Amino acid sequence: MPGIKGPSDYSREPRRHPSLKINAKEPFNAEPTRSDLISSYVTPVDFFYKRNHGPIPVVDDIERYSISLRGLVENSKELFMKDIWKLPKYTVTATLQCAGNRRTAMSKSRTVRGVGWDISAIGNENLRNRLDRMEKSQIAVWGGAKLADVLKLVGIPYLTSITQSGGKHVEFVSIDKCKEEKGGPYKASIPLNQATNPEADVLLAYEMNGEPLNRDHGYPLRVVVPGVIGARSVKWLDSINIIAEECQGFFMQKDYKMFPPTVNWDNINWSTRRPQMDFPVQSAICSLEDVCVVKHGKITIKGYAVSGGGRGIERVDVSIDGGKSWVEATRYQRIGIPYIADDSGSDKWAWVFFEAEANIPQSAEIVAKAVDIAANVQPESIDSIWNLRGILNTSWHRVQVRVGQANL
Ligand SMILES: Nc1nc2c(c(=O)[nH]1)N[C@H]1C(S)=C(S)[C@@H](COP(=O)(O)O)O[C@H]1N2
Ligand SMILES: [Mo]
Repeated sequence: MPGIKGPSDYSREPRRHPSLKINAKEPFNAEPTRSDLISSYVTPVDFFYKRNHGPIPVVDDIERYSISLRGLVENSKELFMKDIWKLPKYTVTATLQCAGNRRTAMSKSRTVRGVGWDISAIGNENLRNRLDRMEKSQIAVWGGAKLADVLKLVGIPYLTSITQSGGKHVEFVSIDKCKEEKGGPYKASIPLNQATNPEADVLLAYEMNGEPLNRDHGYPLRVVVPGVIGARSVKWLDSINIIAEECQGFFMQKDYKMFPPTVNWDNINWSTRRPQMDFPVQSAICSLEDVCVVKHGKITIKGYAVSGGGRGIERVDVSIDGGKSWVEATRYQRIGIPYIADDSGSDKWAWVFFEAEANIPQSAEIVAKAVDIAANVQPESIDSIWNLRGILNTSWHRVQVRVGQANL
């Protein structure tokens, strides 16, 4: 594609913030510390987790950069950034979460294959198309969807499940080179009815927190599929294909599927499971490390909770006795504004922060679990959801705290 290159080595990687915890260097995978993660409701770009499968592409000429729309459509089209900037822009505050978030803890139960992550392979971003006239008042309103508008340009109306020529899925192809794809690009797809539903808020995003995307996060253009595991939000977009069957790429068919605990590398049959899309209800405590010593018994239990599919967080329960008794934490998205799940005034696709104060004895096991508006609850044990790829560890988050001197 003109104007953008996917390098095959790591000699042109961007600069990254030194405080990130690096889980793998090449490809670059890193997450912020727990305290950086909850330092603000909208995650600063520097602290946003970075999850890559190859070297970061280089855009040398934004004017020549374009994406092609083709496949089972009447007319194929080539779109340049100026064409995309012309479309109505929307801002969506959405949490992106890697399916591998909290994998390290799962691998302690039984070995799993994949990059290890603590609890911070997640972030809340404010993505938007360029602001233009008039529409500023709609920034906080969920409604428009960029991808649905882009697909209209090739004659696919809103809320289409199948095109006249039999297209049912929308495939996003990148420009990067991944070893899992034998040097080919990263790709994924979502159903056409989600892509053409303006209420699903699927974006072709070129801004993050009000700034142009940076290279790590997909400059110049990426997909954002709110409420769905991060793997479907393809970065460095090259083309969009309307296809009959879901994308056959590695990351849809041979990865990011949830298997039961009985499946191992000898008996796995990938085709028996569907690609994971929505993520389940999740929460984690960020104000305390997994094993830590605190000076006083009075502690603050603070963290994030989020669920997939736009399901809001109904409740977050915390315990200081390993889950025998619970109290409800307070929840908020913006300080001072009460959070109401499923309310038009709240950010539907975004996490909530929770907070509770507690007085703990000499040593305590602190636990958090969230409940979403469909009353889905996080599972108690890791073992019951263990899977060989170590994805979707949403088990109760537990931390062990002792009161005393750090160096004893
Ligand atoms: N082109 C491309 N898109 C990609 C990936 C990738 O390696 N290449 N990784 C995916 C995965 S697994 C996740 S979790 C998110 C991470 O996005 P971020 O790095 O902006 O946080 O991007 C997704 N999109
Ligand atoms: Mo991911």
